[in-house]
Amino acid sequence: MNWLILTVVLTFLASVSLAGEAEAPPPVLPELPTYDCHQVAEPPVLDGLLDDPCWEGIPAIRLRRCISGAGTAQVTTVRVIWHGDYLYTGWRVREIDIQDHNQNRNDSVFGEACVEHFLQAPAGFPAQGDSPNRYCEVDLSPTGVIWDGHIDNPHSFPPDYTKGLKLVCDPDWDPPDVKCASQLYGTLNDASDRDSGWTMEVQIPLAGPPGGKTPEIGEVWRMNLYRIHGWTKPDQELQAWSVVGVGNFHVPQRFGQLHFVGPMTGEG
Ligand SMILES: [Ca+2]
Ligand SMILES: [Ca+2]
Ligand SMILES: [Ca+2]
Repeated sequence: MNWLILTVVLTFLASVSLAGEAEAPPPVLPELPTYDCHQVAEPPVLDGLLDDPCWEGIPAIRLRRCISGAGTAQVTTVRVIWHGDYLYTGWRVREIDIQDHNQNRNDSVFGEACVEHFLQAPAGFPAQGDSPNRYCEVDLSPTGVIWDGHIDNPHSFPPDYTKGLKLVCDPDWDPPDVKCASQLYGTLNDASDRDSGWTMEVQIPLAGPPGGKTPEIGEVWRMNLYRIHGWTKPDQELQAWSVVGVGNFHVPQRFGQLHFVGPMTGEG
């Protein structure tokens, strides 16, 4: 089972590289982005509605094209907060045609449409030059089907495939407290009309990434956020918070910096 899914993932990566050939990277990659992840007094109610007090005033990240850094046609914004032992993300996804045929945990949601979290705790940083980056990946389809896994990634950037290094993926990581809920604004799997999009709230345990534990205020983790729009469609978009410059999401050297900070000023 593992190997079957791993094969799917690696095929996916190869396909992403091919799909990205038409889009050029910027001459110089932008500096890694940073984001202040605020602690909140109360966690959100996981219902896919971003009307909880904890989301008020939280700055939104707007995703850009993964390879070039250009703006996207399908706008995606995401807010990130933490409470207790959990990280929470709140997504607003504009989408003209909501398609989702995934049903079960660890279905290949990235083969259609999804949002993705790559989260790396300090214990997963490489101890030395050639040791792997270790992180978790949590991907959600529009209706909330979860693909999650642990990744050991030995590649430097750009990856040197001649070394025979293998990205190791364990999709059997299925923590019960990865949770999400979404609201769809449109009709599902019906391309005859024009949809508005979907919103989603996601809960990820801070113990989820390899070596992860609830951070101290001031701790800096690494993270990238992605979206795949229309994987099999002509208007496909690969989106990212931190621009990667290549059509591959598994580039931890390009993960942005996630600063765990206290409550926003004025919050009780
Ligand atoms: Ca909510
Ligand atoms: Ca899993
Ligand atoms: Ca529709």
